[in-house]
Amino acid sequence: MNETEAYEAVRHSLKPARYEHTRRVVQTAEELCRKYGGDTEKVRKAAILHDYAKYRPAEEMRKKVEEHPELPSRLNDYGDELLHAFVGALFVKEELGISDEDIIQMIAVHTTGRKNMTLEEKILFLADYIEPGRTFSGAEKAREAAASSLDEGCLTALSQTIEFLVSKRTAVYPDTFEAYNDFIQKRKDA
Ligand code: DGI
Ligand code: FE
Ligand code: FE
Repeated sequence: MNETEAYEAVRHSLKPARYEHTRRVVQTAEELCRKYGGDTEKVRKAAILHDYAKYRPAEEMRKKVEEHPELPSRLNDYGDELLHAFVGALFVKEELGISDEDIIQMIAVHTTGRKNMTLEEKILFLADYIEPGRTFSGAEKAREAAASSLDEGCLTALSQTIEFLVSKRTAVYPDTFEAYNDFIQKRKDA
């Protein structure tokens, strides 16, 4: 599947505003690749497809979690927002025939992050958080951090996401805490 076909697939699956978000994530991810390296072609493909499952019914995705041993079963103990990432990665494989595991993993972890993220996973995770359409106050802080360090950008996004979830008394997925701890522990000035 080439980029044009990938864009076509998501254009049919996403609402127009979400499609525009996707285009901005691709653009932002490309800029981060230019600055920090990474496989631009793979990152672009993952960025195009990252929210492919955003509008799938949660019940359909929860059923997939039950049926597929390769999906983390604890997903069904957490909020609906996480499903489009992990189950979306499976749909992209099953329905669009994407076989590149790096691309699949980038999509799977784009919402939560995880411990030991690859360069490309960090880039997509951060691009999704700082794309120019993100207007919440924390986005600007993450952009500033991202301007000097990819890891500091991710750390800012993760800590603000955790604060946001805690403020709403929402459960935080363990991978998000593990990602946060990992970036803190690997900080040069720690
Ligand atoms: O799909 P997008 O809107 O572009 O962005 P996203 O994939 O980062 O999803 C954002 C949503 O995910 C937002 O409502 C916060 C939520 N979220 C992020 N991390 C966690 C989380 N929700 C839970 N329950 N736990 C998390 O760790
Ligand atoms: Fe998403
Ligand atoms: Fe997104």
